Amino acid sequence: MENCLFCKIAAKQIPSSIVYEDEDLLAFKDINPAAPVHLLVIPKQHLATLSDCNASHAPLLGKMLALAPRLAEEAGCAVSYDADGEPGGGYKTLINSGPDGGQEVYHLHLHVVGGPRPWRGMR
Ligand code: DGP
Repeated sequence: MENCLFCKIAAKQIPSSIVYEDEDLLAFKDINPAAPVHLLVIPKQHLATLSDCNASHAPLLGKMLALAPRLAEEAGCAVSYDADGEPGGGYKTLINSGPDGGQEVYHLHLHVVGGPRPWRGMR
């Protein structure tokens, strides 16, 4: 879509630090990280918000969500368990939708935010 920042990133018209790409999705580093790890997963297809999705988008949305733990693993912030079964590590997954949801860029994106705390977190 013309004049969409993330469409331009997906088309490589604007540079970004890409960490993953396939035929449907692109994942890249957030320009203003809220934590040691802050990645954005976008569909290459332009969808403005989560509210522009319906049941037909479930496979795409599932693929975006399923990518998060894989990216977290590669970024070193996956959930892990110690010998006593206590969890460690971890990350947050977040989709902001609309102005009241804190969305600034109107191309659907999943934030993957993590790494050792403290970090400022998300609005
Ligand atoms: P949101 O508020 O959910 O719409 O988040 C938009 C995020 O996009 C925000 O964390 C900053 C990031 N961002 C904005 N412009 C750029 C850019 O040009 N490049 C990259 N890599 N990230 C951007």
